[in-house]
Amino acid sequence: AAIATESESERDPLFARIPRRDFVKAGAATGAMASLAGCTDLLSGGDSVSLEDVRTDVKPGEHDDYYAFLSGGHTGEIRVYGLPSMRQLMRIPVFQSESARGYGYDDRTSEMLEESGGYTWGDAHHPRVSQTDNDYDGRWAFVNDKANGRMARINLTYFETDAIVDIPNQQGTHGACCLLPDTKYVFGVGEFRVPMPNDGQDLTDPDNYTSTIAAINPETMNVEWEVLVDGNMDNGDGGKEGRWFFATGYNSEHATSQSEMSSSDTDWVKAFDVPAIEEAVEAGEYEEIDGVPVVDGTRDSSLNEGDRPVVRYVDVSKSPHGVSVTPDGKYAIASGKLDPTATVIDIETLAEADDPNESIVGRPRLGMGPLHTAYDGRGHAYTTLFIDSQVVKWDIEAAVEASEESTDPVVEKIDVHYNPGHLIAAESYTADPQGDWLISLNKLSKDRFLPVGPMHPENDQLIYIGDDDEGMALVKDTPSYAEPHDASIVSADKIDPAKVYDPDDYDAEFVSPDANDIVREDGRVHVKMHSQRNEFGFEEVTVTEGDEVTMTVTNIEETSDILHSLAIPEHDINIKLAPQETREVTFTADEPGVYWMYCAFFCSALHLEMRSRLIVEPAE
Ligand code: K7E
Repeated sequence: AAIATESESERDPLFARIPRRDFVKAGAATGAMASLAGCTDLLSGGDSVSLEDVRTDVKPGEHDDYYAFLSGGHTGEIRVYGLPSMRQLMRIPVFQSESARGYGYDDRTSEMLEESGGYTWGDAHHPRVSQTDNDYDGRWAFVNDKANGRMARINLTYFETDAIVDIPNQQGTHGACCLLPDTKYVFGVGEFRVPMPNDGQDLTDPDNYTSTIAAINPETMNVEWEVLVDGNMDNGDGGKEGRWFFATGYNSEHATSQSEMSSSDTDWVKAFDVPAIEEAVEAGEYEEIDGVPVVDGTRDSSLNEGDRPVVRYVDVSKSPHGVSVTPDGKYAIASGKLDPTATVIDIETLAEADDPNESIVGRPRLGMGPLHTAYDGRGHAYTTLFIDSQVVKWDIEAAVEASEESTDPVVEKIDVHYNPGHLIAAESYTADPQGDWLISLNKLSKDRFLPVGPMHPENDQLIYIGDDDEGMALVKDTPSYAEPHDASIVSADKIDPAKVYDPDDYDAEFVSPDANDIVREDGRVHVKMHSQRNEFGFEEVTVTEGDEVTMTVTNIEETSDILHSLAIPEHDINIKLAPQETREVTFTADEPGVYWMYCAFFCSALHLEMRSRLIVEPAE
């Protein structure tokens, strides 16, 4: 049978781990799985799979089918969920310190946070996973910091943040996404219009404020170039073919107050012609500001004259917010809080059209407060309706064929609880979505959970979308801490996390037991020690008040899951050490006394005895 039933899953747990794709895409072709395996368009013919035939629960000891990377909003982190269980598997601190991982406590991560601005928090919205050939390659996730204009990279071998860039000339980096098919750039989309340079010289005339998009090299995390535009920008998405990048924006008025910002009936989706911008940079047609080549993409720019403008301004109904490109790369679909329609832009005609507005090929009327749109790969779009508290499923080609503001393309609506912002379907950002699961990231939970005081959790709802006959089905409520704004859902088999560290991946010195050492020189003490069950390399370390102490500590365990840490009381230090990992921490020993350094992970039966004395002798 093509479908893994509950009982088959029970009999053979391995069967339950076959990628979901094969179940759903094989669809109604029960019995024909072998011959159809690998075919990616099975559901486009309308085949779909009943909810009864898919796994909605993940039994104890079994693994999920997907990783979901959810942003943590103003906690500054990323959360990793398993789907369909919606179990939280891990948290990845990005813009904030986090003590269980020692993130922001050891030298490497605290320097990374310091060098990217020294802030203690960020506002992480849009986690996007790198792709090769329009499919997830499992290398990195990227996420923006809307608060401080930054972009971070998360290494998916270790599930940890390994780079953060403070983007010059940009405030309120909101949208984040990749230029496909091969993640040539990660784009940071600047929301807040500011003077450029924002150095206090020119403060009051908002006509001189600008927003930019920043093209970041994913390997080096270097900002390669920026483009400044009229109006602000909000969310963004890249086309599938390496040419276009789209950004919404809601302040074509160049206003500074809320009422003025929404006074005009239309705003723009900006279509950035990436190769044309690269040519302008090559030709030196830019101004260097704060070390970055900045290309003028405003409407009056000379670079927007002629038949290859760098930015095309498409008029859309006021205050568009979400924009996403359909899996086949044909359309960019934008919608906004203040208008009940979505705008469907035909990407292919954009290059040739004299007036970019001619590329608008559909304006379906979806409902109140349409924000973000995801895809199932079977020709449907799913859009959150913030005000109506619904997800609306609609037919993309029907919207293109229907007359202006028609409701005919709407297939179905489902209530969500309540006020959804983003939504995401499995692999929706790739060329080949899986078509089974969708998560609606709802801003309010109101009465859905036990009350926990005036601050409520949000509600991430899991919805099954694999059955076109029966329609969408709400499967799970999941309380979540503030505040997921977006997610990427990746098949489990496309990510290959390490079980232990590879010491070659970091330039810290691996300290094996025979390399334990204390080096003293001019008021500096360098302690090199290993850790393992149940000891540190030294039972005591004696230093003098005022010494600058560096501890280089290696966890020499080779067994997966055996973690140690080095916690130093009253010094605000805790560094995490996974198997084969080395970290360093530097501090000044400025309070004489005895401090019991210990391992904060419960690593073995003698965990409590795993201690070492830091003795700080008074200076003479
Ligand atoms: Cu960054 Cu709509 Cu919060 Cu998405 S935005 S919700």
